[in-house]
Amino acid sequence: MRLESEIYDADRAQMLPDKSLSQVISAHSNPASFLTGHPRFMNQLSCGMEVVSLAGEWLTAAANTNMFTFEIAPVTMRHMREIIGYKQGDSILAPGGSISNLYAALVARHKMFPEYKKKGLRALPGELCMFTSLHSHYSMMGTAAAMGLGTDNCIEVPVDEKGRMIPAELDRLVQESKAKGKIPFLVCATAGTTVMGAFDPLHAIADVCEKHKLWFHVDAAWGGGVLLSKNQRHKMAGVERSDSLTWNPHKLMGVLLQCSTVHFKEDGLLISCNQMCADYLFQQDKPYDVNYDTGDKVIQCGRHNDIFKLWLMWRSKGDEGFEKHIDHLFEMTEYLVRRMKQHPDKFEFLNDEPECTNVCFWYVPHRLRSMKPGPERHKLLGEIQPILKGRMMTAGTLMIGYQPLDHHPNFFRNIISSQAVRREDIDFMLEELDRLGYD
Ligand code: ABU
Repeated sequence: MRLESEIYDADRAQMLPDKSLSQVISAHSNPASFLTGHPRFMNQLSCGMEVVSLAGEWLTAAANTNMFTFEIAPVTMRHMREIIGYKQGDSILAPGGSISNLYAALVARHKMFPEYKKKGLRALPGELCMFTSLHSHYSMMGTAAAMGLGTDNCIEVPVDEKGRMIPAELDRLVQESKAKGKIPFLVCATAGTTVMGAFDPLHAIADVCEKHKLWFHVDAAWGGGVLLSKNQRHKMAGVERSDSLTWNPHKLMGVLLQCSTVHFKEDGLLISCNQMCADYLFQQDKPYDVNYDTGDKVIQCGRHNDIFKLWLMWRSKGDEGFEKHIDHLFEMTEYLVRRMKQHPDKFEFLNDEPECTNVCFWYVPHRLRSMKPGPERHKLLGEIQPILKGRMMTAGTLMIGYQPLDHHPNFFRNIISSQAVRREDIDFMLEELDRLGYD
């Protein structure tokens, strides 16, 4: 445990918490190269500077080895599958969550139409379609485009007020697409949506998938880390019923970019889908167990080693250390929400009970506080948030992302994903919003 707290302190210390972001940045020649490990950088899902992971990345670079053959991954990946609840299966590292999602869809199509690999579109009896929530990551649309389905065949399922997919709507849309002669093959649920951090109801979605015999993929690129916490894991109840799952340790788990994994319940599908049997790399008569050569399971050839830093971090922290890490992020988020609720005149929430560490809010400057709600105020609020973000960037003291969503005008999405964040950073953030947002 001493080691754990030492690591936490080292993470924080090296980000110079006594200095502002602008001082940190001006110490570097390129202002655009933001140090995402600063505890006041709340802009992205992947941030923080974990020292063991950094050591792993340095060692990986020093070894300069490729990942297509005899890699170190199996132990860590098997452990991740156990945590998901897959009894066996297969896993692979991919360059980011978008490509992990693409792998899941490729394997799902392969399971349904194995002849596609050889015959391509000629193997399909009609138009395939897939389903994902309106708030899911844009990579699902990209997957439909890249796989030749067309974005029209990536059907967006409505969400509830918290941003969670509505299973009854999914069922209705699957039936509607069948009635139009389409062939549904995949449903993607999201565990931790990008903006609101919502967790789709996995059991209910699994029921719909079983009813219609559809591949059930979970995009847990962002939220997957909750599986490591007894306090948070319930948000992904039913995950063991999925067929595949994307999980990015470079997000909630704090591993340095990039480290994205995709897991499959059924073993053998990945290799059968992607294998091309290049003899110069994947000889079957090597003097070691060639099952360690994972390169023919993927569509890349050269691959960066993204697993070593995760393996090293897991050796250092253990499951218990990761659980503490995740719980810390959620505790900090609860503290932030609690503090903001003390000032209902200044902060308006999109969702005041966030399911993940995304806190979505509007900062209301002085002059709008007495204005009646209505379209004019709505418009002004949406215009003010980017101005405030501009001031943050100029001051260099804070970084929080903003975006519009559905009919909502621009709002801030604060992310706590760095273990270096402390209550004092949150207190600072709230004071700084007041200072920069004075109007
Ligand atoms: N899915 C990529 C990360 C998005 C974000 O940091 O906001």
